[in-house]
Amino acid sequence: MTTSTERWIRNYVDGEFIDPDPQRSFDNLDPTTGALVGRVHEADSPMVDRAVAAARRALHRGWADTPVRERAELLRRAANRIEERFEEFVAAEIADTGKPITQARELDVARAPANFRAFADIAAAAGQESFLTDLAGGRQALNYAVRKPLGVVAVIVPWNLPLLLLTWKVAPALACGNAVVVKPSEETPSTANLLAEVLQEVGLPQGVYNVVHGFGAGSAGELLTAHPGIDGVTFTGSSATGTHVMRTVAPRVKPVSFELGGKNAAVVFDDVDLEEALTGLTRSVFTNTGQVCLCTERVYVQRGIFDDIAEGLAERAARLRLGAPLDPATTTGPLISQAHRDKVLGYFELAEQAGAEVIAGGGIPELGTALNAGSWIEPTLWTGLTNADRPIREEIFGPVAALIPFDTDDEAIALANDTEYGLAAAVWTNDLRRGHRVAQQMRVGISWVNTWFTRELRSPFGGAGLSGIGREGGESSLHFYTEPTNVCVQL
Ligand code: TXE
Repeated sequence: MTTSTERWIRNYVDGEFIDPDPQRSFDNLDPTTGALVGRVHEADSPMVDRAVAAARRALHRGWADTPVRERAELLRRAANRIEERFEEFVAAEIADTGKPITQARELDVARAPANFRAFADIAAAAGQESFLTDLAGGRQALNYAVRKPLGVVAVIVPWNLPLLLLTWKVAPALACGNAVVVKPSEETPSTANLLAEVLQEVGLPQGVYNVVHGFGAGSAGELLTAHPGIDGVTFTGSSATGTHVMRTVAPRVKPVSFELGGKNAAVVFDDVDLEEALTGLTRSVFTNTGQVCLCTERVYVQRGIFDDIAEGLAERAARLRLGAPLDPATTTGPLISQAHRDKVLGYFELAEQAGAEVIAGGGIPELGTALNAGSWIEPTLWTGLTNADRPIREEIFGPVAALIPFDTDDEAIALANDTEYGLAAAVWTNDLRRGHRVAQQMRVGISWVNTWFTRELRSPFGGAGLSGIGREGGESSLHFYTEPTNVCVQL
């Protein structure tokens, strides 16, 4: 039952929030306590039709032909306005995810204006390829490419870094003159709506940014990706869902950009600065309760320092502070949902069956009455597993990693690359030659040396293997969100 005081999260179509239909709605829960945050209006097929049609009209009304300078200016105004409403975004992200306030401020919400500014700059500075082609008889032809917006882009994003990942796609899409229909995760619908308000406030023409809420299969996600009116799909989420989306769009041969799962390795050499490596590993395993596609779930440690790293990391895992998100001392929030915790706990069981030794965590913490109904889980570390075991092969997406020893560089590279995924790797060493050599041999989209999650928004980002198709970031984003026409002029 709904009451009039309940907070509604509505669909945003053609520049307005649409009145909800209580018959077609679902609960948005706070994962720290299980309490109701609000009710979300689930978009049905006519609502998705309206959103796609509104996006198409906005393109025809002139958005696609707006000078890039003006679009970039609008993106910068959006960045400023997000900063003015910063704490509202922080509160909304926390209500949906339970993430600690320090992280919500410093990582999630901080990246939103950064994304808008970066793509305003990148789009405004972009040039075009041109070639002079020699022809028979001493004549020449001039070839140049005109990049046009892709059109109506479906943007489907997950719940782990909702605003960060949404703006990472929406900013370049708008910079290139596209109109978007966004489908946020059913777990985290709020910040996409706040962004709608911001974009309206800074004067984005109606219909250029639309939000439809709902689930994936059989709901708004699938309705959107199956819609004949969309011109491309950009998706971040699980590899399994990526394959569904790919099948759905295949009959109409639409371009897709996929940022999917990871099973990321860290390789720690025995020449490393132990403190530095332990601090880096603690971040890379446990940030956002392990719910970042870039998080480390496999830690390969050179045998001579294996015990030091295992003990040091276990000590740091035990020191992480799980608790209420508004407490600035909290380092670690809950998992996104009970269903996701069940999945992670399933891997805890599998690890035990495979003979893992649990050197940190391993269960559900006792946090006191208010929080016990939330989807909390202990930061957990295993030793004793091998690359043959399922917890080492499959993405778990929780605050958990396995430590595995190695002897030589070649062995470390082989172990790290022994996966169907290929998103990220981190190499920890004080030998820079070794760092470059090993980092380059990782079969991944991004390979860090002595750091993790350090992002340059102008460089290409994406994954190999099960981790994705294509790259976004910098010029790669401009390429995905535009369709070039090569013009060839005989001179
Ligand atoms: O992801 P989904 P879920 C991994 C992680 C996690 C698992 C499941 O391992 O445990 O995925 O999480 C929409 N057509 N990652 O179920 O299903 C969905 O509504 C169109 C990794 O949340 O991939 C949501 O908006 N859309 C990851 C989005 O897709 C569909 C981040 C992502 O949901 C759809 C999150 C369909 N058929 C989870 N089915 C990463 N690597 O960043 C679902 N969706």
